[in-house]
Amino acid sequence: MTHPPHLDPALPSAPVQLRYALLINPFYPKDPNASFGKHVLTPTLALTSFAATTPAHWDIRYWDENLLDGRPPFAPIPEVVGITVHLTFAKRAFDLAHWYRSRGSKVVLGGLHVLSCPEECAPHADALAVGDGVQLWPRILADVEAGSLRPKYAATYESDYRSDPAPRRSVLPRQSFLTTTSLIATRGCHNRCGFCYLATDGLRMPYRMRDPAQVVAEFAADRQPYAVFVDNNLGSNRPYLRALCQALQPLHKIWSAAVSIDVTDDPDLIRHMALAGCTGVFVGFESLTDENLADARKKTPKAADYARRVRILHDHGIQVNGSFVLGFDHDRKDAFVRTADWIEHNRLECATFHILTPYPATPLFHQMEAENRLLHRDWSLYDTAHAVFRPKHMSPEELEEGYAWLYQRLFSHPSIWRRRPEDWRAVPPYLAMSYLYKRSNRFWRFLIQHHLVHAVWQPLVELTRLRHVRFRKQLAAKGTAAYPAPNVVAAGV
Ligand code: B12
Ligand code: SF4
Repeated sequence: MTHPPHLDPALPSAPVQLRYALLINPFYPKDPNASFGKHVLTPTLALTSFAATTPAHWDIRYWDENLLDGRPPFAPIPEVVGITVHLTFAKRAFDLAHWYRSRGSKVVLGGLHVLSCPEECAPHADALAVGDGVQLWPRILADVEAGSLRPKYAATYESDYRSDPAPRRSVLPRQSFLTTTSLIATRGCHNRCGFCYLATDGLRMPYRMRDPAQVVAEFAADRQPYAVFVDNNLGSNRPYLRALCQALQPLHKIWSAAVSIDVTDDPDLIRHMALAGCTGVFVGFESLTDENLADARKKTPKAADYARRVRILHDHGIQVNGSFVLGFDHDRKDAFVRTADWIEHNRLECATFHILTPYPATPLFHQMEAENRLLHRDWSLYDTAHAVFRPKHMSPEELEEGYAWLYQRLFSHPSIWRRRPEDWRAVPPYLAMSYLYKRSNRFWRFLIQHHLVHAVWQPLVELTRLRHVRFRKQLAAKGTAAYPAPNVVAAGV
């Protein structure tokens, strides 16, 4: 889980197959502190979203190096290789690009890192796709066919989102993911936190929404009981979320999504989410210190009100995976223990930790650069598991130690036990899920390598869905939230 397969330059070259495009999600090392399971929960839509626009006379193949299937395919050599690039795996993406280019492929690079650092990516590609691949990919392939590929293509995120085709999920290896149904209903967020990639210089991403009917049709077509919404913030537009929930309800399926905690301003909306099958939310609390939230320019309720809001979600059977960022300027060494205590006290079923990371071309990056606090620009360590800047009230080493300690504490037996649901009936499935998700990294590696992820999780997920359908009936009938919370699959990414 830490080293990619070797790209042997001496391997004999195969002939180039015209009108064959290979799409690659490059390898990235997994943080051993966190769960390996999260990497096979649901696939990124970076590649499948625009794969759907590939003309019918092109063959298309999908390759995710994180599924541990060895070296990516090289016989025959694809005419075009499309690679998605994030800063943490940029080096691997460039190595792959070099390997395929030396064998005769045209390499197209796209994704977040191409958007924020195009100059760095350009020397490694025949063409850069800056921005929305759904608009660019058909143009790029047409130019390849015409022999007139240009070095750079650019598109904004301002087109009518409803005209995008459904992602091409048929190219995904279904056995390798807990669910292949990554859904995306919206793009953007009503916030623009200074550390978020949405605040990247020059990126305009107004909040765009697909028709609820389109989303429902995709969910139904993929024939999975559980979907993960990969939206930045599914709760940014509350009337839209309500309409989406109404459309999802008749499916009798379950799903999880990322929302900001202000969505609990409207408890009736939370009820609609539960009735529609929401079993878990991924919430970016970021910090329990208001000054940090203000510095990050996050429009959010006061931290003192977070606990009440978590209860609203729990009361509706919705598990909470809290995301916390450590290393803000008002964090002192007590931040780690305070955060762990708060999570346990409020019985968050799951928590995800991130060391504050200044992504290039964001306001946070400019600030750190101006204050001369960046330690280096080795992007592979900009993975939110390493301190890449000088924190104000502790050393980078102390920040990294505190981060690792938080995972150890929250994944420990006593902590899992302390956070068990209050209703005893929900405890056994909670424990089963917690141990599988948080304490089984060796097991995960085995499942991934043997393509067993889906097979092992499917019965648990289906069981959760059945329990949730019963729970919803009670919730609808009684109109109150005093019900045992059904156990759920991991609450989002
Ligand atoms: C699903 C997901 C995951 C999954 C799968 C990741 C994977 N790489 O396989 C899991 C859970 C494993 C994961 C893990 C992590 N993730 Co993640 N993840 C996401 C999430 C929620 C959705 C991605 C997605 O499907 N987006 C929708 C697609 C359609 O958008 P897109 O990727 O921008 O692609 C479009 C364009 O960029 C372009 N495009 C992209 N690639 C290409 C290639 C070509 C050839 C072309 C033509 C076009 C093109 O076309 C697409 C359509 O418009 C995003 C948040 C988000 N909503 O985007 C975070 C996000 C990508 N993750 C992030 C992070 C930080 C991580 C972690 C490091 C967190 C951690 N500490 O564990 C890890 C490590 C993974 C890693 N190194 O990539 C950050 C990245 C920030 C940054 N600047 O790099 C994001 C943006 C979240 C955030 N708000 O901070 N993640
Ligand atoms: S609320 Fe979340 S998705 Fe929205 S800008 Fe802030 S960090 Fe990004």
